[in-house]
Amino acid sequence: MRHSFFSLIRNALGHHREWPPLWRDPDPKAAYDVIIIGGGGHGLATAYYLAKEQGLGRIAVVEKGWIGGGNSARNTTIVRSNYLWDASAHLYEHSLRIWEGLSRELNFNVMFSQRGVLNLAHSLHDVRDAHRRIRANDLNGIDAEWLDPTKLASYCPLLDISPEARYPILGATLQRRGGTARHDAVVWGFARAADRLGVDILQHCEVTGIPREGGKVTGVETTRGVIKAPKVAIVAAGHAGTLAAMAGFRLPLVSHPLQALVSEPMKPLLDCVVMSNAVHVYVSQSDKGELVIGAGIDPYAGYAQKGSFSIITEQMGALVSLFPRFSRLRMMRSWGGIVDTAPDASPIIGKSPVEGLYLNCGWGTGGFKATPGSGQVFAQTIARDAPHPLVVPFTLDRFTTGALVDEHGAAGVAH
Ligand code: FAD
Ligand code: PYC
Repeated sequence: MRHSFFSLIRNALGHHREWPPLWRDPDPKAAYDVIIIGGGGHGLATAYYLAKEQGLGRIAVVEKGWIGGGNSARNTTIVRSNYLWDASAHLYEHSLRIWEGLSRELNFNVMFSQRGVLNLAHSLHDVRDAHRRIRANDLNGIDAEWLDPTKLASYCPLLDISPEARYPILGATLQRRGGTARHDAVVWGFARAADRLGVDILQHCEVTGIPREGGKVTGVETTRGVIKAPKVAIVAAGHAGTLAAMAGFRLPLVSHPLQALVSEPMKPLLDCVVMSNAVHVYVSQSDKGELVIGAGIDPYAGYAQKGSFSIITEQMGALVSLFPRFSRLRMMRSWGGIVDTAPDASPIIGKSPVEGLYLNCGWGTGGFKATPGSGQVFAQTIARDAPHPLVVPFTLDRFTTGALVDEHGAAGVAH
């Protein structure tokens, strides 16, 4: 048995008898009700809600690396629900409400901090878009307000709001209920809670094939053998297209690198999240004191978990223009993830063309905030073999009907 960090601590504290081991070895002969491909936040949340709310007993999560090794623990942890269109606003707000009680639900501190999210406006066009989004949010019961430059300067004094700034700031939208969470804690919280409900979490178990019989899925082929189940869910951000190809169909997704970096730690100085879609940078300060700084996607398609240096130089140029005081800061480390984006920058959730095979993918640059809500509605979709009402607008059908949910504007990050 492998020992996790938590199991070592538990053993040291003498609690080992009350806690089952977190990870079990796969039994290739076991038949499961549902197999989830992908041990990120979305996959683990789906497993948790399948076990907790849908009453399914035999669930496995298969992960090619280690849980949380994908985008779930590579992101900049921004949580908000201020999307433009009703369909997105409802889905992300559903998720935000779950975030508000998630630490208690999982009995695990996910460090959800509603410190407020600012989206800056730099042009008249941005200002009009921002007001339109505020009105739309208001109609959906989502908190959103406009801060003019004077109010903004008092809310976030580090921002350079002078008219001669390279990127003049004309105001910002503020969602006070938005904020950040600790990404790896979210993964671990869902993993531990799912494990306690009997979910098997199989790490270092890569799916290499998706066998079918008579048009129905029969399980997965993995690097550790075949595992059978009548229902399989693809929840593998960045790799959904590759997995769909194993099942004989294509998805309208393109995978891109998306990167972020952190500065050296500092005393608390930035107590909100600042995003600028126009200049491709977003920043918050972690509880460790580091600035967490993200950028837009690399424009080329790729599977390398690192992005181009040119993106970082643009991102840092934009950061220093918005926050001149950060110009002397040293950066500590950078990393990348692989995000898969659909043509309308919205996710794909629901049934696939193969019976028994379900999809949860295409979250692009913005799926972290959806983790708990996505898991919950997807679990119901799988259990009932019919889309949860909140995901009806996000099924694959929209690419044939043309009913796209175009969130490029409110996605918050340049796509
Ligand atoms: P992942 O966490 O990537 O999990 C998928 C898992 O599938 C991986 O662990 C992978 O190893 C596994 N897998 C893949 N192929 C196979 C296979 N063949 N067999 C078995 N397992 C497989 N979103 C926000 O809302 N706010 C943000 O601030 C934000 N910032 C971001 C910044 C960066 C730099 C990046 C990269 C992303 C950001 N995102 C953000 C997006 C967010 O991280 C993702 O949408 C979200 O984490 C996706 O979660 P997931 O569980 O679907 O994917
Ligand atoms: O969707 O809010 C978001 C986001 C921020 C950074 C990357 N994505």
